[in-house]
Amino acid sequence: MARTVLIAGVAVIVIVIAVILATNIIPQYGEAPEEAPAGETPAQTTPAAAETTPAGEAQEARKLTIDATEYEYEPGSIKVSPGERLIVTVKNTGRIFHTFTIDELNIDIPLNPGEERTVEIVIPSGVDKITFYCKPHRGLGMVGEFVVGEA
Ligand SMILES: [Cu+2]
Repeated sequence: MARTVLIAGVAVIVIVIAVILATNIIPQYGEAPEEAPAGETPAQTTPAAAETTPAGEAQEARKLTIDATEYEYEPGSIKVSPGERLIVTVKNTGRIFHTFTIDELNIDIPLNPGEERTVEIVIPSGVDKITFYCKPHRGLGMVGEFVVGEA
């Protein structure tokens, strides 16, 4: 008999504790949706979204054309960004053979007069500029450069 009373007493205590916990916890959940009336504050999130757009544009390849002639490239200086992908079409618009050569990128394109070739270049980071030149005419100043700067 005494054991039954003891078990009943423990059960009551457990129930009381459970009710106390429940009444303490439930109000917390009830108060939680304070952020629900969000009709007044959505303006704060809008400017941040606008800032992310320019970074996405850098991912796409930029197409450009470089003319090679006697004894220069046109354009001879091209601004680029670190990590930028370029699709470069080099045209020999001159009357003699030229090359489009970039040592550090293992690019060496021979171009007969009237010929054009396209090469994809990914600008590495950590460099200020990348020089391209014509093998036979480097000494004559047939040199150009990609100038690497921030986007
Ligand atoms: Cu040349």
